[in-house]
Formats: sequence, structure tokens, C-alpha cells
Amino acid sequence: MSRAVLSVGSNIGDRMGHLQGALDALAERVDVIAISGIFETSPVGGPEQDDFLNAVIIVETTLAPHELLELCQQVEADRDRVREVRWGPRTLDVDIIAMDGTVLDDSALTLPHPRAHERAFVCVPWLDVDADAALPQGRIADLGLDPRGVNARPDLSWAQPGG
Ligand code: A4P
Ligand code: MG
Repeated sequence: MSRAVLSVGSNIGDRMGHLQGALDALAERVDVIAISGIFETSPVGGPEQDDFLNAVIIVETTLAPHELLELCQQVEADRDRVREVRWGPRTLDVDIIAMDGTVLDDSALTLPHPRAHERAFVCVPWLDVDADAALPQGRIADLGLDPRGVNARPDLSWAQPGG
């Protein structure tokens, strides 16, 4: 079994519905170990676009890294994800942030995710589920990321997967 850290984000349409849909679909194929709270985040990079909802989901799986990527992309496609602009608006983005200590860099998959350590919209939710979260760049809690633009939304909550 490998443990993987997944980042989910949405900034089009029923954002919470898309994140919940991602959780439900993932839970059918992998073991969900922990889920962060929901965060409202200012867009980073890309064109002018609406705020995102972001969260982190920790899973355990026997899938190989590329199989997990394929699952993430299937889950995105099921939420009508259309790839138009890099870093542009999306119904659902599911990225693999890290998978145990796996280091990998090919045309389809880079692990750990090469931009995760500089992104508060990934790291703040990750710390919310795992205070000891770490990347090769160091402990996330020690990276000194600027948390501005990343705000907890305690009014939003997950439903039990499949419930
Ligand atoms: N790919 C390589 N490594 C990975 C990985 N570890 N996980 C490849 C997932 N995919 C990986 O991704 C492009 C290609 O990256 C895929 O075909 C896959 O083979 P994509 O999802 O089609 O496009 P993208 O998400 O626009 O590109 P990218 O480079 O993954 O974007 P980022 O860096 O993830 O940024 N601002 C806020 N507030 N919240 C967000 O969630 N997201 C982004 C996307 C930008 N700004 C944001 C947010
Ligand atoms: Mg992506």
C-alpha cells in the first residue's frame, strides 16, 4: 500500500459539489484516510478567474503512481473538466502532491508535485490534515508560506463518501 496526498480544486459552477463528487468517486477506488477542511483561495497564476475551493485528501492505495494519475484524470473528466488554458478555470482539478517518498519525472507525471511547496492553496489544507506534512523542500510548517488568500470555510463540510 502507498499513501498519497491529493489536492482537489474547483472554481467553476457548484464548487463544493465538484469537490464532493471527487471524494465520492475516489472513495470507490482507494481508501480515504483523511480529508482537510474546505478553503476558499485566491487564484494563483493563469488568467483572471474566480476564487477556488481547495482541499487535500489523503488516500491509501495499491495503485501504481501512473494508475493513480489515470484515476485522478478520470475523476476530473467525470466532472466535465475541459482543458483549455493552463492554470485556467476548471470544474475540478485533482493533482497528486506526493506518494510516499516516490520521486518520478516523466512526460505524464512529476512526483512530488513540482509547485506544491510554493502554493499555500495546497500546503495550508495539507497542514490541516497532517501537521507533520513534508516535501523534499522541508517540513511544510517550516516553509514560511504566505497564507494570505487562503481562508478556511468552516461553513462548508463534506458528506460521508457515497452517503
Ligand atoms: N502532471 C504531472 N505531474 C502531475 C501530478 N503530480 N499530478 C501532468 C497531476 N498531474 C500531473 O495538468 C497538466 C498535466 O500535468 C497533466 O496532463 C498531467 O499528466 P492539468 O490538470 O491538465 O492542467 P493544470 O492543472 O492547469 O496544470 P498544472 O501545471 O497541474 O497546474 P497546477 O500547478 O496544478 O495549477 N489557484 C488556486 N487558488 N487554486 C488552485 O487549485 N490551481 C492551479 C493549477 C492554478 N491556480 C490555482 C489552482
Ligand atoms: Mg492538475
